[in-house]
Amino acid sequence: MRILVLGGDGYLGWPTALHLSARGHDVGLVDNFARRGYDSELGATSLVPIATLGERLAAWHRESGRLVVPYIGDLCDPAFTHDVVATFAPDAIVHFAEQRSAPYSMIDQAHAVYTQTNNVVGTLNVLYAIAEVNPGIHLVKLGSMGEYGTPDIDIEEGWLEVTHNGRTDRMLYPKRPGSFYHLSKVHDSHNIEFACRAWGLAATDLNQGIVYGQETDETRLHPDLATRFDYDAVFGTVLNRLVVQAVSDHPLTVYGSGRQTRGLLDIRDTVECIRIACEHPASPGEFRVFNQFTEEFTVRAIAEKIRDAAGGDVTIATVDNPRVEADAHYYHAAHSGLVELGLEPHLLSDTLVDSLLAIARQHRDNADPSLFDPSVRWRATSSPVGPNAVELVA
Ligand code: NAD
Ligand code: USQ
Repeated sequence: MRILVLGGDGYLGWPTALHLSARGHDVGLVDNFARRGYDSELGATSLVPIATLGERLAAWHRESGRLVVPYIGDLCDPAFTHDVVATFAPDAIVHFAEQRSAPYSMIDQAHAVYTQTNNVVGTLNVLYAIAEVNPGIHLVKLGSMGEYGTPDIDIEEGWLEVTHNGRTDRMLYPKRPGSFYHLSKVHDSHNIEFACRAWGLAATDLNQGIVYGQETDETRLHPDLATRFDYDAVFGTVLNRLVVQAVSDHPLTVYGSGRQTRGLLDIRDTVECIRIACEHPASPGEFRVFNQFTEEFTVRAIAEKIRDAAGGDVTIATVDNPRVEADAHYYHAAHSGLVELGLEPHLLSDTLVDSLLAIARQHRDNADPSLFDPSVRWRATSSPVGPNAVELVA
């Protein structure tokens, strides 16, 4: 297949592009380097050094003999997006290219507006490009388990059969997300479902849980193929962050009681889920939803596993929760669709010591401890420009 990976320079997009290329697909990638720009803005860097996109592509060509074709530009530019889709002529488009940090979206009004504009407008431009160039292109879009929030009923895969006043209908599952970032994903999901209904597009919305890990079969072939390892309080996700804290003798930053439950998955399962979704496309007019995670843990359970695996004197801190989120709640989410299509999950117990902790130890001198503690709060103060503006300017 010809597969275009949007956001192909990012944490997940880069290893996905390599995985699809290694499986014999012809891969193109799109990126505007916004993610590298957030690093400069926030004074943060990946724990594991990452090569430039040019160096990455050259290394992949050397290692595999295969070419991945880069297109540099912004999906919010409709002409660029249309031209890339028309030029590359993909069978499938995998769309990772969004601002993906909940804390970043909650910094202040400007960051909330940027996040929703970048994500919603970029996705709309992709939908229009597909409709105009070739409505047969299968869109594989990265959504988020956080779109659902933590309802007091079972979470289904995207759709819910509702009986109301004696009548029954199949409806999009009601969403109650916890940040302006997660809300951008909800807006995307609605726009994509409408495009499937109105124009007959075929789309798969992957409501992915929190990803951990940094290595795939392809990225470990050469240091220039490495993907990012974020551990800072804005872009680092919980498991990766706590692993770096554990090897840096920093108390593990569990927010609130730590009883928040989340679905998680290994980065090797992310790339494999994308391959499976591409090779088993949705039908024309179908808005297909999979919940993409393999195991559920509370945040405190994650911290305890890391403490026990790391050994030594690792302690678990209780940090005032900077977010507004339920920390004791019901959580039961369906996630059978991808397994039925052949996914064989990796488990955290297989990865934690040999891969994650080993990588974190190898690079621990790169960790900046000033990036461990949370820097963005959800709750508005009396400040007209948002709760975090003063801290960030300082
Ligand atoms: P990332 O920030 O590392 O990668 C996103 C890439 O998209 C970056 O390289 C960025 O420069 C690019 N990009 C952003 N806006 C763009 C635009 N307008 N035009 C062109 N390129 C643009 O993020 P990631 O962790 O790789 O996540 C990828 C996707 O997966 C996101 O949509 C995210 O919401 C979703 N997701 C991530 C996780 C996770 O744990 N990392 C979990 C669930 C879902
Ligand atoms: N948390 C801590 N301590 C920390 C960091 C986080 O206790 O040091 C807690 C948070 O309060 C939250 C949970 O861990 O309850 C998850 O936080 P996170 O930052 O790991 O994940 P989240 O903000 O939900 O976002 C990440 C990705 C996002 C993706 C999402 C999947 O950044 O792109 O959409 O995971 S999901 O969580 O399923 O929505």
